[in-house]
Amino acid sequence: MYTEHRLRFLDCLSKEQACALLFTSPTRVRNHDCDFRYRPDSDFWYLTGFSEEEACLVLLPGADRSQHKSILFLRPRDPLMETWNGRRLGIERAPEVLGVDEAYDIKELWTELPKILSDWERIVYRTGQDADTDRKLIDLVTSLRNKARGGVEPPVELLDTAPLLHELRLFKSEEELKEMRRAALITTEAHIECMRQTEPGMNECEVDALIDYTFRRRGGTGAAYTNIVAGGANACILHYVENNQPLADGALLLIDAGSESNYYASDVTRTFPVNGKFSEEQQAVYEVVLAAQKAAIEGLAPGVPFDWMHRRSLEGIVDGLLELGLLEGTRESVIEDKSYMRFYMHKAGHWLGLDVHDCGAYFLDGASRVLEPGMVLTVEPGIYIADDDETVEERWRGIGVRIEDDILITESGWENLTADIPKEVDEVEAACSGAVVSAAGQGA
Ligand SMILES: [Mn+2]
Repeated sequence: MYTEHRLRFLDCLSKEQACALLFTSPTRVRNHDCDFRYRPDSDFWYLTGFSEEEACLVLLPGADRSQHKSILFLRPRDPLMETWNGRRLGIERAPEVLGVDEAYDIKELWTELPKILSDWERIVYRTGQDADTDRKLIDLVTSLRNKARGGVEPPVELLDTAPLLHELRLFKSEEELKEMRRAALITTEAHIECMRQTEPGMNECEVDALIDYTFRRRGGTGAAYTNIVAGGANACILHYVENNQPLADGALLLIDAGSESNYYASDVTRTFPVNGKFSEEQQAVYEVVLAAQKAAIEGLAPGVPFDWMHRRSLEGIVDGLLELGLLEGTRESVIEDKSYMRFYMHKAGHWLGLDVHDCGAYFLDGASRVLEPGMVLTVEPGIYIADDDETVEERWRGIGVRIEDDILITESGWENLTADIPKEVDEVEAACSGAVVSAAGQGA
C-alpha cells in the first residue's frame, strides 16, 4: 500500500517536474529527559509505512514508473542504542522491507543533499514543521544558487505538499479503508463499554482510562486525539480534556474519542445518561441533535457540496431549538442573526484519514468542494446549553449533546463506518443497561 502511494505521488511529481523531500516528525520532550510516545508524520507514514524517528524520504521522479527513484535516509543499526531505546530496521534491510530503491545513513543527509538537489529546479517541501530543518534547507538552496555561476542549475522554487500529496490522501483506497474500518471497530467496542460500565459516582478519569485500555488492548496505535470525557456541563466546553470530575446521577456524559489503526483515525462522539435513563429535557435536546445528524448524513452523495452537510445540520438544530422554545424567530431569521451560535458554535464536520482533521482542500476555486467516492468525513452537530445561561429555563441548563459518525462517500451514496455504535434513544439506554455487546467484544 505504501509503495503504491509512493508511486502515485512520484507520477504527480513527474508531471510537475519536481522532486520531493519529506521528513518524519521530530521527537518531542514531555518533561526533562522523557519524550512523548513517538508518532510519525502522516505524510511520511503515508509514503513509507516506516515509523522510526529521524528519517527523511527523497523522491526523484523519472519519465515513467521504471525510472522513478526513492531514497530513504534513516538511522543505522546500533546495538548499544538499540539496547536502550528500541530496535531499528537499519540501512541494509530498508530497501527490501520498505521497497525503496536506496537507503543511507541519516547522518549523511545534509552532505548528500547538495549533490541530489543540484539538478532540480523545483522541490516539494513543507515549511513550518521544524524550524531547524527549514533553516538548513534554505541555507542549502541559497548556497546552490550562489554556485549557479559555476554551471550548476540551482533550485528556484519550493512547492507545498498540499496541492499534490494531500489531494492523494483525501481519496482513500480499499486498503486504507480496511485500516479505517478496523479503527472504527475498536472505537465501537470502546464506546459500548463506556455505556455499559459508567455509573453515577464514577469519575471521568475512570471512563477515560477504560477508553485508552480498549484502544490499546485491541492493538490499535492508541487514541487518534486526546479523549474528551465530559460529564454534565463539562460537555459545553468543546475541547474539555481535563477528564477528572465525578459523574453525577442525572447528568449526561459526552465522550468524543476515536482509536487509530496503523495511524488511520476514527472520530466518534456519543452522549448518554450516566444513570442509564434520559430525563425529559435531555431526551428532547438529544432527539433534536440526532434528527439533525441523521438528516445531514442521509443527504450525502457524490456531487453534494461539503458545506451542504453543515447547512443541513444547522437547519435541523435550529428547527429543533425553535420547537423547544429555546430560540425565537424563524429558521431564516435565526440563521441570519446567528442567535443559534450560543447553543451551536462549531462546523458540522471535517475530512478524516491519517489525521483526525485530515488534509485536503474544502474549497476549490472559491466554491465548497463537491463530495466524491473515497472521501471520508465526520458529521457531528451538537447543542450546548451553558449551566449559567439565564436566558433559558433552569431545567435546560448544563445539557450538552453531540453525536458524531464517520461517513465514507460511495458511488451510490454513503456508508456509516461507525453505524454499530448505539445512537437511537432506546439503543443507547439498552447499551447503558449492558444489553449491547460489540462485535469486537465477542472476541474479534
Ligand atoms: Mn470530529
